[in-house]
Amino acid sequence: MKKSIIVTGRLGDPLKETLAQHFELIEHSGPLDPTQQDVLDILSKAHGIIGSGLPITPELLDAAPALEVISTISVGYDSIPVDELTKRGIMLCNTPDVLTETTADTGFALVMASARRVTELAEWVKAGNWKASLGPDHFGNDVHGKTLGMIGFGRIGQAVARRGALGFGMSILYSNASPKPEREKELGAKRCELNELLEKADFVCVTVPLTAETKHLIGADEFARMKSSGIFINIARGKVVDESALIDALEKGTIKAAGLDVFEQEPLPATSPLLNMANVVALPHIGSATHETRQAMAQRAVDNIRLALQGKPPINLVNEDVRQ
Ligand code: 8YV
Repeated sequence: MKKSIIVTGRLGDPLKETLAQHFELIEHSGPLDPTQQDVLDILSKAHGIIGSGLPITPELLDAAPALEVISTISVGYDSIPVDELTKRGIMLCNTPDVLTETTADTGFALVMASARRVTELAEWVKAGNWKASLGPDHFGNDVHGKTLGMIGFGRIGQAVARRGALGFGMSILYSNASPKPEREKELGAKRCELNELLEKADFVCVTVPLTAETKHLIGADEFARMKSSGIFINIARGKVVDESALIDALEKGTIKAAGLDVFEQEPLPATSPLLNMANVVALPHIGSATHETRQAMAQRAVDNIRLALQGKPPINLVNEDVRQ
C-alpha cells in the first residue's frame, strides 16, 4: 500500500505527479486545524506532510500516529516544534541553500529602496508631483562605501554581506555565535559584539532565525544605540524585533528609516502605523518569492519528503538526531 502525504502548499502539477507515482496524495487547502473532523481524518492516515507556513502543534501530532516526516517549503521552521517532532521520531526537512541568493537580493533591494527612497519617490512621481527639479527634501543617502552590520551571519547573512562588500564597497560588521573566517578573508568582514555593531553600522540588517533566544532581540535599547542616520532592515522574522519599539524609533527619529519584509503579525494589519510612514519600505514577506526560487524550493521539499518516506537520507534534515 502506498504511503500517504498531505499536500497543503502550492506544488504545481508536475511535482504532484512525481509524488503521486510513489505516494497517495491528500490535497488540503487551508489550515491543518486538528479540531476539524475532516482534518482529523486525513491526519490519522498521513505518513508525510508537505507545505509552507505550517503551524504544527502537539495536538496535530497526537492526531497523526503514522507521521514520519514534515517537509516545509521554507528555510525557517519557527512555527514547528522541532523537539516535539524529534521526541516522536518524526523527521523535519526544510529548504535552505536554494533560496539564499534570492532572499539576499530582497535584502539588498530594501537597503537600496530605503536609502535612496525608491518606493516613496516612485509613488510621488506617479501621483503627478514632479513639476520642477528636486531639492534636498527629496535626496536620499549613499549606500556605497558605508558600513553594513549583519545581525546573524549564516548563509543569507553572508550573501547580503557579499553584495554589500563586493558590489558596493561597503565595510562589513557581523555579530554571530560563530566566527566565519572565510568571509573575513573574502569580504574583509569583522566580527563584533551586537552593541558595537549597532553603534557603528549605517545599515543594520537582521537575518537570524526566530528562536526563543532571538525573540525581541532588537528593541528600544538596541534602536537607541543605532546612529540617528541609521537604516534598519529585517528579512528574518518579524518577531525578532519589538515592532512597537521600532515604530517608536522611527516616529521619534531615533533611526532614519526601515526596510521590512517581515512583521510581528502577517499580513500586516491595515491599522499598523508602519503603513503611514514615508521612511518605511514595507514588503509582503517576499524574501524568496521569485518564480525560479519558489519552484526550486518546492522541488527540494518534494525530494526531501520522497527520500525520507523511502527510508533514504533526505537532503535537508533539520533534526539529525531523529535518525539515530
Ligand atoms: C517562505 C521564508 O517563502 O523560507 C522561509 O523561511 O520565510 C520564506 O522563504 C515562507 O515561509 C512561505 O513559504
